[in-house]
Amino acid sequence: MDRRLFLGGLAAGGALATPGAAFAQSADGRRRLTMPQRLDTTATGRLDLMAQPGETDFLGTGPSATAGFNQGFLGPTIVMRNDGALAVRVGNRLGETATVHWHGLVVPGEHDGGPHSPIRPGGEWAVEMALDQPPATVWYHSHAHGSTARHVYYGLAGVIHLTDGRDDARGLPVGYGIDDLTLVIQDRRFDPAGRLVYAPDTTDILNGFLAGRILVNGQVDRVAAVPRGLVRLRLLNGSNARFYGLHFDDRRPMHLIATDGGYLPRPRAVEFLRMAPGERAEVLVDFAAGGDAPVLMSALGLPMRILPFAVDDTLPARITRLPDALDAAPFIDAGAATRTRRLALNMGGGSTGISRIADGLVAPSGAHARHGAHAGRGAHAGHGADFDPGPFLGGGPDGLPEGVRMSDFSINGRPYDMRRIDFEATRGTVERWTVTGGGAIEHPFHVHGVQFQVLSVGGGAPRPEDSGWKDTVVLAGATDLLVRFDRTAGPTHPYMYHCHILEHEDAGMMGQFTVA
Ligand SMILES: [Cu+2]
Repeated sequence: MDRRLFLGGLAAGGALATPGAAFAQSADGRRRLTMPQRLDTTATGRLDLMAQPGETDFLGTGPSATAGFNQGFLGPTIVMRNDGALAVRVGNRLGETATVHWHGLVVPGEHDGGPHSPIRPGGEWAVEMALDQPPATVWYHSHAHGSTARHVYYGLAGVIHLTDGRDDARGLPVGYGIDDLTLVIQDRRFDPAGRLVYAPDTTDILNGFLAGRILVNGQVDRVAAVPRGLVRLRLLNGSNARFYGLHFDDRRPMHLIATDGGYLPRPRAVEFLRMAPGERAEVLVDFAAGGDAPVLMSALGLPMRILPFAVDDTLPARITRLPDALDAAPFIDAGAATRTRRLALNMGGGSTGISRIADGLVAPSGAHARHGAHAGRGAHAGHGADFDPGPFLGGGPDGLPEGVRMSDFSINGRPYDMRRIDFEATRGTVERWTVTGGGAIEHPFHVHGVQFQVLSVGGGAPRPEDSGWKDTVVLAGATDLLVRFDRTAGPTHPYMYHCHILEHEDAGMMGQFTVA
């Protein structure tokens, strides 16, 4: 057992978790996928989280050191009112500093939970948040300086349902775990003993850390039981670096109803749903028609099975027709922008290996080639039973693997510096940003403290996935955004903007801004 990851943690009472072990099997003996525990704050107005170490037996071969919130791996699905006050307390029983960033919440910088809000071991972070934004599926994860990738990988992440309590009137499924499924999709590497492996080498930093084993809600090889009707899937790509091209094996449509920041004006049928790390999407899928056992697949890079479904007629099918319209938050007028800004995500040429990696990536299929580069690779070569966590991203050049230079990962030529404010924005104003990616990789660009709309990508109209309110967007060509600043962030707690390939973020592809 590796005790260095979250020092002092296992000795301090980490619980052995076997996700879903207590739940029923489906008729053919496959184990059913379970939902994360639901933590409803809508009545209490209080949220108590504890970052804690755990041990998780993912593969049935033995425990792995993990971390989670209120549990051994990942965290509960938190239900929050979209317009209420919430008193938050987060403790830390880990052996190292963590944070809780609310990815997608539009809250002031002091409540945002970025690297400027560290929670030391044994410490506590308490904030009173005032929420006021449209209903949405957002998420939370540790954003500790230089450690975000490793923290998320080992489990410091969870989903938030931001709700106004009116989904029933909208004709949307609301039965948690019945016809309203929360699906956290992640890829992981395991050693032969079933322990999580996170030991990024130079290639893993350049491509992002990709793995061949898919977890859904921290579980492997499960089947999702669904009623014979319309089912809502709240999808989170919680992976460090892998993009997914989600589709059903029988090509049944997915009716997209919400993007990162909330509802679309009306459902949009798609057969293929691209999801980059950090993005969420809500879709309605009809399980009343077609076969009873469709499989959710991914088609970016190597084809991968994500999750099989099985219709279970003992489950109530409450919703059987698509809603005609959803009350989407109206877009802002592009003419409202009072200034423009250009941001370029850079992957420089100084790191040894960059040209080698780039050579392998520039393929006829373009930037997607990267996603197949390591697909199917399970346990990392060189990490056997005695695996060493190796050089993790410690927040500085010394923490990076040999051959990678922090100066190679930057935005507008400047690697992240916690002490430098990169720009200042004005509250209540709208800006038009043109954001470009670097190298042969499509970077998912995330901004804290705002929801934005996508005007164009590579000169064309945005894909359906980018057609609603967003906080994370894939830079598939120069991307024009309309960003409105509704909350404030001062120089002591600025907002971050960064690549959501977490290895890129930790390596320096991040900046910070204030809103006053
Ligand atoms: Cu990136």
